[in-house]
Amino acid sequence: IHEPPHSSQSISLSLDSHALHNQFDELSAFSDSPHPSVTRVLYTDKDVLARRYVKNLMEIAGLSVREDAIGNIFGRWDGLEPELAAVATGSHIDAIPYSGKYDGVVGVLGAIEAINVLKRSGFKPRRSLEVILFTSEEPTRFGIGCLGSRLLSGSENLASALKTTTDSQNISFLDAARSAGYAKDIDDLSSVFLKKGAYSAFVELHIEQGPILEDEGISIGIVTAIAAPASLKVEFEGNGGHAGAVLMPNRNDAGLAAAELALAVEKHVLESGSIDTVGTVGILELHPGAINSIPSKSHIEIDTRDIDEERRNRVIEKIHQSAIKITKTRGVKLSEFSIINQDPPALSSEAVIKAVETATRELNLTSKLMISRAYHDSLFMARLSPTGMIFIPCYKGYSHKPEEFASIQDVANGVKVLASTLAKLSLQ
Ligand code: HGY
Ligand code: MN
Ligand code: MN
Ligand code: MN
Repeated sequence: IHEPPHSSQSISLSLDSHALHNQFDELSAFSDSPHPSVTRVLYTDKDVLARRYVKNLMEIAGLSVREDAIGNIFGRWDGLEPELAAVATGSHIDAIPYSGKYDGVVGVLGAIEAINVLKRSGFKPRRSLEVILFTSEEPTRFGIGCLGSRLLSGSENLASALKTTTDSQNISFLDAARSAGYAKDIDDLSSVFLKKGAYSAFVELHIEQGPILEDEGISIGIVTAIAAPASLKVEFEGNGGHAGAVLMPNRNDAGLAAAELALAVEKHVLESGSIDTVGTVGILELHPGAINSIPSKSHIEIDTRDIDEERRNRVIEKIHQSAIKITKTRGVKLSEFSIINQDPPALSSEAVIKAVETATRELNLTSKLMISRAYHDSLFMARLSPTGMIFIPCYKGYSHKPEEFASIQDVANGVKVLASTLAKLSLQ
């Protein structure tokens, strides 16, 4: 049997930051929108090309690569005791329309480079290390966030919902997955589920997607909790009609119903009693969408979050009450009010927080404990194993838009902290 290496191998971390920087540019070219924006939606051709690019980097890093039925990709470095639960890290490469090239990508390319850094240093992991590319973190195509990690964490609801889910072009999830080379001859997605304890720890490197670290000149954010996300789909129906001929008292305008509900979302969120409650109407579609036709149908999608789950749920309840009130005052029908997801927050594990804190101290980097207002795959990995996140600053906190930017230095700091954290967790 192998003598496990003594607890803290001192490792010198040499990082190829220019090669890594080029990888961000190369990966961002796999996009369905013009540079500098990135659009990379689950199972599209660009997504498949980007996956191939990342798998190639994993192989060059000497990782053994496997993919599950829906395209979660795992790159593994066997440790000296491969029978022990591995330490995992990873993030996503899918990108919402017209977004940036760092959200998620930092935690995938950075994780592969962290493996390279450890290999260059001569480090030998006791527990195996795994880099995970989660198949889709953004809700863009099938309306559910963290689809890959949510399924890995054992969501029965999602496993059955995905059998019938279709995208806005009416393409089913399974057909889309098969067009990308996944979900071959299976329709039981529970094969994707991982067991609790599948990993001894999970750590995700990600840009902050907020301005705090940059404003305060701090190099590393150590995430203590991830806010509780929820998303709703609402539809109103009215009689529609000719924009010139139908007089105002005779209208039941589904478009105005949606507009009123959007303002009600803002009102209920602002009245929640806490700055931590947020609400957004990012999708508002009118049918038939003609200037001279009174909207007969409206479709709105609402994203609301809070670090306090009960407070968030109270806001959802008030939004529902407002939707019902609007049907009465405007004479429209509430043809749909569905809660797509209503997730609890996730708390980071003390052990992982400690490992990240020690790593930042050893690397003489400033750090700060903070919550994540954005959700991440870590929200679901926390249901499987002790989890934590490492944040790096991003320019003015910009994210989900083409101006998103993280400097070579900040990415390098994040990669070094991740490498050192993985080393520590692997020896535990
Ligand atoms: O919306 C989010 O919080 C994540 O960036 N998908
Ligand atoms: Mn995102
Ligand atoms: Mn992300
Ligand atoms: Mn006409």
